[in-house]
Amino acid sequence: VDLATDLGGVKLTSCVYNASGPRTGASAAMAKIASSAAGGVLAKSATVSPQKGNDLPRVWHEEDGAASMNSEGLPNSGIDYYTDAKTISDTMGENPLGKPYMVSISGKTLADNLEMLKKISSAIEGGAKISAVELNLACPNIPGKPTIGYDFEQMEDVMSQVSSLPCFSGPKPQFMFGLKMPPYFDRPHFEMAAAILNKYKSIVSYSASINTIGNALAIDIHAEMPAIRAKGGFAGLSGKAVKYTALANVKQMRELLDPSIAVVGVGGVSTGEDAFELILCGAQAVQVGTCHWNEGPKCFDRICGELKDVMRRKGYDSPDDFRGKLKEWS
Ligand code: RRO
Repeated sequence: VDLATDLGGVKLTSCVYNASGPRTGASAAMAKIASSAAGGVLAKSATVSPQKGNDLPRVWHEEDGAASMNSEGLPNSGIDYYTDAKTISDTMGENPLGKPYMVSISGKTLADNLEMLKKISSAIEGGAKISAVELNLACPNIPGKPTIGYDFEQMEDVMSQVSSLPCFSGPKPQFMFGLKMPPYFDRPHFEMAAAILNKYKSIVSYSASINTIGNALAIDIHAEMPAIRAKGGFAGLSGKAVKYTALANVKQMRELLDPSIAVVGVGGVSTGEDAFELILCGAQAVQVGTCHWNEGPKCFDRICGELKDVMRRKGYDSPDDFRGKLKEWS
């Protein structure tokens, strides 16, 4: 049984790897992902300049682990940190398996995203080993900023300007490029989002669903206050509670996206069975966020082991054997 997977030409040593966000802010934390069974390492969403994020408290966890919420507000060390050769070597170490290091960007403006893509491009020209870039269209936690993936006009503008950058104009793009999408809940929204991505299929290698479910609210009943401080307590919901929304989003996006665009499944994965379900719905690879946050990087060893066990029980050798093969009721 082998979990290795190709994602847009990038070789993941396992189809299970980390989601951007939890434990991905600095090389010391990312190095633990690199030395786990995770198939690659994806950094925290970056902005042009380092920033501290929203005031504390900004995370909340249901006591039984059934759900989490965050309003981190994009705390990160800035794009120059995540593209720096030292950060990458401190993160990846000797890297005997040749795992990919991937960067995520979530600019405060379109101009910021374009600037960060140019910086990534120069870093790669300077020898930085960055295999892929994930453009986050779905951060729900920036006060006063809408989620780009819910504003189809803005999303089209972003894709149009990004696709015109020199890093995408050669015969082969400089890096594999994916998008992080918000969850959708209505068929016409899936159709509109997929249509925009399909229009830019020459540069889009994957679409990752889902980011957190925005604008959820947790209450501290003792204090009679929101559990989280920023944005009136409204925050992104994650953890086991969102797996069902993730499964539906992966299934719908897989149906609507051009076959050349892979779907990455993310949302509520905490077991090998969860990963199996997302792959059955069509996911090429599976990211783990909240479980990694709560359990630490050993979750990748456990989840990969559990996924292999499920596959052995069912007689599958590779995720290719069951990917997208969810059966239908007759
Ligand atoms: O940093 C955050 O508040 C954050 C981001 Br950028 C995101 O994409 N999703 C999320 O739940 N939190």
